[in-house]
Amino acid sequence: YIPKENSQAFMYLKRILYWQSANIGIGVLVVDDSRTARNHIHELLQRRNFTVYVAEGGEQALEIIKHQNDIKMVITDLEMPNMDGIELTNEIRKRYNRDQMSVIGISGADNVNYSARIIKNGADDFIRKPFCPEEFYCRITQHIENLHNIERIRKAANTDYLTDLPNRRAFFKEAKSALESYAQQKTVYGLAMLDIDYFKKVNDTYGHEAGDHILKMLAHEMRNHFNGCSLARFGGEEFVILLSGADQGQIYNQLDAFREAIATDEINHEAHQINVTVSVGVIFNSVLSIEEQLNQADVALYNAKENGRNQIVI
Ligand code: GH3
Ligand code: MG
Ligand code: MG
Ligand code: MG
Ligand code: MG
Repeated sequence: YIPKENSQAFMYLKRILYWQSANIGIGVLVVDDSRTARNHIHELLQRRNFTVYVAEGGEQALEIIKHQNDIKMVITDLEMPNMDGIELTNEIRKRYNRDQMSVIGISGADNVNYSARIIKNGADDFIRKPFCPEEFYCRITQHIENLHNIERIRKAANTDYLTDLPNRRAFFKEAKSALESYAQQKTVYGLAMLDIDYFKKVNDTYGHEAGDHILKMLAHEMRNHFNGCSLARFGGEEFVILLSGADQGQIYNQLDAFREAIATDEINHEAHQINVTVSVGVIFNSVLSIEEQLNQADVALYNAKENGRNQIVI
């Protein structure tokens, strides 16, 4: 049957078509002690372009999940020798939250309690056999969409909308683990706070849109110049850079080369060539907390401003 245009069923078809290509690269693990059952689900999933893995039992399933990090969904039988589907679900939930991995129970066993039991044990859904392929696809799509939406929301919550750089929230998470590994490996690093000079005047002279354009271009340049470092837009026209290097001199030079490039380059916006400069405060390896290190970098930045701007202060 062909659904009416713009009806819910029509939209559903469109979603299915979309997911047919979006499923490429998404791994699904099928766990069942019956080869016939495994093959059936394998076949259904393959038709929708998933990467399919199979396991004969719980222990094997956990091994496969550990090594294949494209797996986003586990479809498991309930009754299996050794580790059954309920136990497997429990083990998966010890390692992965529901926003990382979807678990779906599947069973033809004549036990009305199974659906509630596996869901209480951390599964997202239960499919009773026999099922028609259409029901199977509806449910799978729903759960894959959920994971995808959570990922989108998570990315949005950690990204600055204007520049697409990590935001303040993301920076604290990233910097904490970077600083831990720098401390362990005794790596030399610098934490730099960068602020555009007289940015208010740029907005007043050329307009807010020109200001936005400059922020985007600066972020773009930062990404190129500090490739592999932790970057963030921290506030309005303020950015943070966490970079490691051979020694303090090398880190300083890298920052200064960036400052120099920004001071030299002109940014074109509409008919204007706009020139901006940046001031930078930097702190090298410190035992202080990340918040305190940022405060110190901010003090150095303040001194760079007081000293005439377009410069780096340690
Ligand atoms: P200083 O050299 O001392 O840093 O002077 P400044 O003018 O850059 O500093 P001030 O803190 O006085 O002004 C910052 C300006 O940055 C004010 C605000 O309008 C602008 N700004 C902050 N966020 C944005 C943004 O997202 N877009 C645009 N266009 N401007 C922004
Ligand atoms: Mg079984
Ligand atoms: Mg400023
Ligand atoms: Mg500022
Ligand atoms: Mg400039």
